[in-house]
Amino acid sequence: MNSLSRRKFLQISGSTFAAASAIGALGYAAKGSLALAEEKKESGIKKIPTYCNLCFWKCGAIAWLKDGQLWKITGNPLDPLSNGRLCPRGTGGIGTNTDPNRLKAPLIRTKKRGEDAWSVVTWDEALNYIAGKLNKIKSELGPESVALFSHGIGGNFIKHTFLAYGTPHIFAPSYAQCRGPRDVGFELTFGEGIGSPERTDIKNTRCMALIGSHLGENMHNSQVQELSVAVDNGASIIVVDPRFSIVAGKAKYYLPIKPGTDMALLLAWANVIIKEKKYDVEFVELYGLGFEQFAASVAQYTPEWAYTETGIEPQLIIETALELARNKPASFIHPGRHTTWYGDDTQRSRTIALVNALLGNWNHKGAFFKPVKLKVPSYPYPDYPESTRGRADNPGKKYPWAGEDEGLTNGIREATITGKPYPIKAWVTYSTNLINALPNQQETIKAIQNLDLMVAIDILPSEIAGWADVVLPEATYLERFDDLHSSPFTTPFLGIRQPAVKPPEDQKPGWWIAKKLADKLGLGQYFPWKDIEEYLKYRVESAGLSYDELKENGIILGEKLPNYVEEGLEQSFPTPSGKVEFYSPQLEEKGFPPIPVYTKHENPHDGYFRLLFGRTPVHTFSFTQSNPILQEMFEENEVWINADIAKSYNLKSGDYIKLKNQDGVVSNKLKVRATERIRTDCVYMVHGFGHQSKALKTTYNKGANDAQLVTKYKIDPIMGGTGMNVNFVTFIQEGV
Ligand SMILES: Nc1nc2c(c(=O)[nH]1)N[C@H]1C(S)=C(S)[C@@H](COP(=O)(O)OP(=O)(O)OC[C@H]3O[C@@H](n4cnc5c(=O)[nH]c(N)nc54)[C@H](O)[C@@H]3O)O[C@H]1N2
Ligand SMILES: Nc1nc2c(c(=O)[nH]1)N[C@H]1C(S)=C(S)[C@@H](COP(=O)(O)OP(=O)(O)OC[C@H]3O[C@@H](n4cnc5c(=O)[nH]c(N)nc54)[C@H](O)[C@@H]3O)O[C@H]1N2
Ligand code: SF4
Ligand SMILES: [Mo]
Repeated sequence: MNSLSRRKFLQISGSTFAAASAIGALGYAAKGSLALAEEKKESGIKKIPTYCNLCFWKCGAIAWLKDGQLWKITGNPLDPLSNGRLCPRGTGGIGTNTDPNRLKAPLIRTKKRGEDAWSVVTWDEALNYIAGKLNKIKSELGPESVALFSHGIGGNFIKHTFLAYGTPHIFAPSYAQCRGPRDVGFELTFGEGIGSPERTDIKNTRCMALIGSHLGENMHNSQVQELSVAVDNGASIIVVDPRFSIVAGKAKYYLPIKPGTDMALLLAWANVIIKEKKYDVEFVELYGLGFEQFAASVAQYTPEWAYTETGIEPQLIIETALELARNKPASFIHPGRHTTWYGDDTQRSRTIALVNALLGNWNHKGAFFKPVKLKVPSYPYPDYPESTRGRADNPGKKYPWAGEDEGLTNGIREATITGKPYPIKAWVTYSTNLINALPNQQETIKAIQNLDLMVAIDILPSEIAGWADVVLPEATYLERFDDLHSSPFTTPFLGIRQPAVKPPEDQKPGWWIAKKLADKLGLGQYFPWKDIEEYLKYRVESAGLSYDELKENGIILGEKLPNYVEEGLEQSFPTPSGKVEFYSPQLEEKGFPPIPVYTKHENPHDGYFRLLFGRTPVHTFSFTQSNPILQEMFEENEVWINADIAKSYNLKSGDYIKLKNQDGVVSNKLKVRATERIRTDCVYMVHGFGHQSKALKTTYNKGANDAQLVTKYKIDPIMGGTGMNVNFVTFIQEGV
């Protein structure tokens, strides 16, 4: 039983939490517009609108130059995502350029993989080498034997090259290691996903429940800004987290749940809302399919039963369920983002979707808005060759709802190891560090050892670059053009990324690398434009917009369209039944429970603790730890250990320990943070530290790496993602 005083957390008023202070406390800089006054006073200042790449939210930004040198980066006030404010990471963007560890020139390996021995080569030599190997693989095994892993918008051009080459195997860890289960769970229920940026209307909500989703540490800019508005407006926030997160400090209700039991809580919420007849009867009757069966099924999941699973007292379960219901339809359970936790994640996400359906909140103000997008025609390229061979990452569609746009990274890794259903012989990575993003590093390394070619396109000598045969140094986002940005959001908009400065050494932009490689592969016809600006201009003008205006302002806004039923939007649910599927005939047909069923997860054995991980406001994944500006703010991670547990091990904050997992893998040493703010059955650390690449000189070995300890994972049978919160660790105190 956890030693946190639950009552202490029951009623924490949010009313004293003012918007400005919340934003300030999280390290937000002043709004971009303030800087205009400074501009007037000083000469030699130039402003170049662009969009941020310190994470993949893509906030509109302005790069400021003073006497030709990068000076600062602020938010673009025209941008609906940033509202003129960048998060602390975005503000530290200049550190991407000044990072002393940056890759400078193309490299080819001179010794075997895993050893640090490289020759500096020209771009021609590097690309000729790659093209030679790729053409050989294509003629001997077929183009499907090549996989591209690409995360973020910068990869659009290299994806185009590989689609033209003929492989369907294009992957990103943002699906099977991140938001895949959530998207599938919602699509199965409402016929539509959540999208990125999420379609959550946080700023107008009256009540929001967060299951994990540590907003404020998870710094997706728009959401954090909206959260602070909501709290300021008196919205009640319900935080369900084994750890007292930053946002838990702003919550009206904090539920310190036993990890892995969220589905019990969610089913009990449904039970209460139905039993007390507090659901949206009209919504359910008009749009629901199989509500009666759902209601009958959740009758067993009483708050008293859920207490035994979750450790949350029945009265608190009832109270929070009614709080959600009382505020409907401007209340919702946030669908989360990083949802690959326990392997039953699609069903948990579906349960979240179903409680939302009871609140009748889909396409309603204060809950889930309907996103709209500015449509920009794509460039008229020749058709890609079609592959008839079937995907190797999901043979025989074993995981029926596995997405194909970002694919199953873990599935293609397995195919690379086994050679089944057919051999995979080359990997190319763009802006993804698979060593830290995929669970079980040894499996990733084993797969890489089976390849004939491994290429990494990166800005840093990351772990994955260390395993490559050829390393291609990309120019940073402040030194390059990228594709146009138009994400579905509340307002349609178009953004441009353009260079503020030149690359300092022999780094090249992604579009240039993609085009040059296509030329060398004999696929030049797929890049009919002479340079990126010809491409961008064509697209912007064919949308009837001005390219000059876009360059000048960074953002063009489209016409406002309705986001809610309250604004005249018509409801529609593009599921096969056209209804909100409380009972899912789709799942049933494939042999899965049509109504979510609670499943228990393994508990840690004595002396072991469940390993949980998450974000710090000032870093992104495993790629900003060496950014000198961000490093100064947060240099190494710590392990959060419950204070009573720490005491029983004679540990205090600041002591160093190592963690050892259930498979005997031992971490780097890291600092203890003994705290009341975490349950006794788990420990917590920030992801991305403990770099193993020696070439990342300024951050090598600082802190410990959660990815190293995540050797075990549970695959979601519905969509094939990897649940990673299933590892247990114990402490090593001797000789640290
Ligand atoms: N600063 C910063 N912000 C980021 C990112 C970044 O790298 N840096 N990355 C972005 C990306 S791509 C993503 S996907 C998101 C990830 O951020 P989220 O989607 O918020 O990720 P979670 O895994 O939900 O959040 C971790 C929280 O879940 C809690 N948790 C762990 N296990 C359980 C459990 O069993 N039940 C419950 N209820 N809670 C649990 C942990 O204690 C922790 O507080 O962040 C985004 N924002
Ligand atoms: N153990 C563990 N695993 C996780 C997570 C976790 O919290 N813990 N989080 C999961 C989640 S939510 C996600 S979304 C994924 C994220 O997984 P990834 O997207 O793979 O994230 P990173 O590990 O930061 O790798 C990013 C790589 O891109 C490089 N890079 C940065 N900017 C540029 C650029 O402009 N151009 C190029 N070419 N390269 C660039 C960086 O140097 C780095 O090597 O990881 C998932 N895996
Ligand atoms: S959320 Fe922060 S890091 Fe991400 S794009 Fe926006 S400002 Fe940049
Ligand atoms: Mo993610």
